Amino acid sequence: MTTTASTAADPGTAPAPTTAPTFRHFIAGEWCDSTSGQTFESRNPADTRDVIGRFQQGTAADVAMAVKAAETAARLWRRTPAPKRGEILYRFGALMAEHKERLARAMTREMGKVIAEARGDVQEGIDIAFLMAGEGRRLFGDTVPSELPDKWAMSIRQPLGVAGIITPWNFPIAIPCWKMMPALVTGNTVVFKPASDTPHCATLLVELMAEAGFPPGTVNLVTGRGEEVGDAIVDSPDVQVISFTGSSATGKGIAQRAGRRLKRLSLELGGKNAIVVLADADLDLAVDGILWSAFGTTGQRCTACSRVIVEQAVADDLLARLEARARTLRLGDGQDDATDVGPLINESAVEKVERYVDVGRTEGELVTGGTRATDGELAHGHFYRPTVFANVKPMDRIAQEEIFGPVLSVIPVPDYAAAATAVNQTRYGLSSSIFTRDVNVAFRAMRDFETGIVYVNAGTTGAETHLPFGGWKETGNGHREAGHAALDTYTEWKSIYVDFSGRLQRAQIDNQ
Ligand code: UN1
Repeated sequence: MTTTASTAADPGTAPAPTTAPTFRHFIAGEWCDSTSGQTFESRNPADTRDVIGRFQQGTAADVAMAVKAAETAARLWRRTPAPKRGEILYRFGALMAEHKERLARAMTREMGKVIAEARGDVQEGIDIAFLMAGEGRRLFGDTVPSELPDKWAMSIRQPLGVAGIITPWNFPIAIPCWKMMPALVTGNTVVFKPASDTPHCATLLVELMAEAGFPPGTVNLVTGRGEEVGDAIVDSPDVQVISFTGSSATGKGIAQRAGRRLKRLSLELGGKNAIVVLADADLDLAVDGILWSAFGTTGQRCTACSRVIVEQAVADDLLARLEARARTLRLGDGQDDATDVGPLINESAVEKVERYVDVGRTEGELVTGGTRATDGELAHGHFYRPTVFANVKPMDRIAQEEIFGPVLSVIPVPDYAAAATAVNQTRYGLSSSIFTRDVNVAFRAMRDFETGIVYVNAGTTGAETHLPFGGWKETGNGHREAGHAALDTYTEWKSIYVDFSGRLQRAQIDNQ
């Protein structure tokens, strides 16, 4: 495998190294230093004494080089038959499967999610690689009859050129794969800027991409700050499409910059996802779903459940079960199989949660949690106790604003109609769920909830890669990731008419 680091270290299992290795950008098939001469650190959020490595502090000049390399590579890559491109995706998926445990361990170390979830994250990357490898043999357009005789009509997809891929830290393998796999199989080349909190995962991913055989310049990695590297990618006139997942504030900023150039842009932003629990629901099943969705990945998923909307008749019962179970969740280092809830990503995430918990104390009743966890080894990481507020009202701030942490608001309502209204009383619209045994009400929810994903008798997380993923309203800008919908982000349609009549045939006129 290509050496990216100046000091060899096992990324997954090494104890705190005395000298952290330095990693590089990947541009035009070469590992290289930034023109800035500067680096930044990535640390383990479960134990901040553990420095994972130093990474290049990228510049606009680095981005310009990466874009140039991507543009050059695109000339050949777009002419490579799509099934051949798909074969490289397939090899990459197989390599990820081979290295799944190593990638998962490195992920837990770098961003804290528990190891079982990290394995799931890598699996999502594998799934989309294989799905998109298959698209290399499909990439369907339409072949349709013409309204005129002796005339052929069809549509084909063509690549846009260079795709700018800007990704978050919470799914550091899955989300880059959701974006890069459809971009690449459709014949685009990429400039990839990962979150500053997870440059190591990105580096490991790109190492495997190089090993899989993506030609030099097809995949370029530039690490660094959003304001420097991200903005340079968004502003580059030679990057035709941007895909971004992250905060609503950053997404809106990117939309403004990209809008000035009428650049294609796919945004995947915030969520305030609700689980509805009706009086007829299996309450233990509902509690399983709520805990998994609210506290999995320490609440740091776009799809995380942060609101439980419960029918009044079972509100006390549900709350008692939730409280009892939430208290038993074990906080700790996600590398330990016994850990249920890992750390938050960094100190500012903990501070944000603290600010919202202060707000919550004035809006609802704190049932459990509400403090940092600092006992023993936890003192070295960014740990916060799973927190539940009762008697929250739909328009309270903690029920409206994305906290992105382990904070859950329980909102009592009189009936299904009030529950459906509350589900939709948010500016976001990613995921929602209903627990009920009444099939008629379940179908009403599937119709009524204004979200891109609806679950029945399951939590709000766990989207699979072969269906469209994305949200309504301010969760995004109408694009979808995953599934064949993702292909639309990275391709232009071309409609082609071939007249083989040998004479001028005028559409809409000569067929009357
Ligand atoms: C995200 O949080 O941005 O459905 C993605 C899920 C995962 C993906 C989440 N498959 O929760």
